[in-house]
Amino acid sequence: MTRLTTANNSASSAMVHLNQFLFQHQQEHQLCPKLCLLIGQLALQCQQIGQRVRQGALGGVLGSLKRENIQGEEQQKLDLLANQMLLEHQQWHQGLAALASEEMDSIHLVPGQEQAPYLLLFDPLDGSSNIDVNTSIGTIFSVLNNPNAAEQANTPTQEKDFFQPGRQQVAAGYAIYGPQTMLVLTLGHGVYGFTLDPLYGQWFLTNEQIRIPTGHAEFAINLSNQRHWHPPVQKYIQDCLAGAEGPLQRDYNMRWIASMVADVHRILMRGGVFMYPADQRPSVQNGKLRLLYEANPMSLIIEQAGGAAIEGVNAILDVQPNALHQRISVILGDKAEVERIAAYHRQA
Ligand code: FBP
Repeated sequence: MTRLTTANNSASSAMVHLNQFLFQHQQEHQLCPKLCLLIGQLALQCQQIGQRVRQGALGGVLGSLKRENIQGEEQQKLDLLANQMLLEHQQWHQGLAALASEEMDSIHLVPGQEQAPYLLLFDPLDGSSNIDVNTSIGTIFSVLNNPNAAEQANTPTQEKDFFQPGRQQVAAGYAIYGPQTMLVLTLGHGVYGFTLDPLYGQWFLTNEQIRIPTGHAEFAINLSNQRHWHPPVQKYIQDCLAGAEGPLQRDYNMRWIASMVADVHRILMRGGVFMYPADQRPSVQNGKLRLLYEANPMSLIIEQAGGAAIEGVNAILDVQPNALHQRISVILGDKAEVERIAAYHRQA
């Protein structure tokens, strides 16, 4: 019988620490030191949010606040706590002029930093419906250049300054609070994964230059919404479910965790596609997921890992935003499969 060591191994000294990686990446790609510092501080904050998540009921962080955010969604205690933790911490970072969050109606200006180089957007706690059922959740973030950074006068940031197509992101990533706490990020030169060593409390590089495995027949969609879907999605899922005898001649598997971070992480690790399409319900006619701090950061990660991300036909990263909390239809993952789904939309 195979015996595995039960010793509680932790990271070996040979492993690359996040700050080491950021320093090397900055040198290699002539990145702005303030950007790497910002990512380092974000990672620290996600680490602390992860600790609160792990406390669960022991830390009194479970349950609802019995009130709604601007999206009309019930706010969970952890949504607000994570938002506060990100807000407070980032106040002090020289790199940030302003922040925007799923949990805040409008943008938050960092006093005295109008000309700071960056803007930060985040979904402080993604997968809120899974908080109280001990299922993987996460934090998603996106970094943009501050268009006022070069201004002579201290021009305060406005909401419209955040309305930049996703292709203009200078960094994007997510932390996932699951069996392991991981951080997955891109600074525009590939996708890297870091695992938090609970013993050292440090992030170590465990996944270099992540590439989405191709050809894995697996789709993720909330099937309970089927009756509301538009014909292209109806047809594609029907053909997947028809299996090897069907037009796609393959047996497809299905998964749905209902935490975008967890469903996207699975795709980075083993392939497949994730879909939250717009449908015929008035509240979902433009999709459910938010463009600026869910779809754009995840789409940059997916494209940097060799995949594709579309809103039906066009790339999500080319969409011009026009509202802070605007929603969009999301279809992302294995490039060939996403292009197959785009074909269903073009034929419709
Ligand atoms: P928030 O939890 O940040 O509001 O995110 C939305 C989300 O939970 C995604 O993570 C997930 O993919 C989707 O909604 C699940 O939606 P549904 O509950 O309709 O399946």
